[in-house]
Amino acid sequence: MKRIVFVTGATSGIGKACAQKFAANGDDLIINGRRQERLDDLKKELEETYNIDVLCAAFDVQKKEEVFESINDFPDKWKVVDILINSAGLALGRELFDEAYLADWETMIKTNINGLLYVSKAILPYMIKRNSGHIINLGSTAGDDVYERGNVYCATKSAVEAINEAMRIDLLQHQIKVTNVKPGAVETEFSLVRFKGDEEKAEKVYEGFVPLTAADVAETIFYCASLPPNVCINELQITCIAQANGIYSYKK
Ligand code: NDP
Ligand code: 8X3
Repeated sequence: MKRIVFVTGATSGIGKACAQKFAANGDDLIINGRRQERLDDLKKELEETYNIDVLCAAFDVQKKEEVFESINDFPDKWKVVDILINSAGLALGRELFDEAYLADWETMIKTNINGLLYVSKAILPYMIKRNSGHIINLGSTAGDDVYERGNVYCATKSAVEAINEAMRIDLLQHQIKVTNVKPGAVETEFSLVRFKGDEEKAEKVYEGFVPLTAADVAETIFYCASLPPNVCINELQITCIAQANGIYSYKK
């Protein structure tokens, strides 16, 4: 059956791969990110390739008013969101705790925690009205294992873990599924963003092993979203075979 899938952070990486995967299944999509041009290009690609409908929702998840206004202004057809994938997120910097930049910490907290809360809170009334829906949050191995120089990024992903749990508990009566998908290293624009455009540093992260691709993670998310109505995957950690968890990797 055709569903409406709302993906935040769909202009790149895991979010974009999710949009492509669900579109290939014939689902209609709401795609979010701040880069309007990328959203327009993706809408064109998906509508032409898969004969589906796509709504672009360009907003900054950090901005509370923007999030609520944009979502409440969705045309009625689009308010019936079946699946929300909270992929918008980022890491900034890999400094030691005492050397890290406050502005980086604040941006990570505002995006990875506040942003996820705002979008979920804005969509939930429409799911609750129908006693149906599925929220899929992008956690990380970094939420399970704090690593050196990961400090606040790891903390935001631990927060996602707790929020994921809290949502599932409090939304039990509404039969809304809540899932935390926790990938290890995935080669996307993530490291380029983390190292503020330094391509050499970003490429080094994926040297000596074969990381996950965004499509690998999208496949897993699609699986979580395609199980029978009575089944919920509460959390799922996924890594490439060179990585055992958030700390131990085998690189050549
Ligand atoms: P990318 O950098 O490739 O994509 C990040 C996406 O988030 C972009 O579409 C970006 O869009 C969007 N985004 C960032 N800030 C905002 C904002 N303020 N408002 C709206 N959208 C925003 O990274 P990934 O795809 O790898 O990351 C996606 C998620 O997966 C993140 O939550 C990340 O923490 C998590 N993750 C990533 C892993 C990895 O190794 N890559 C591993 C584990 C988890 P735009 O810039 O257009 O706004
Ligand atoms: C992204 C994976 O290992 O860079 O969440 O923290 S890692």
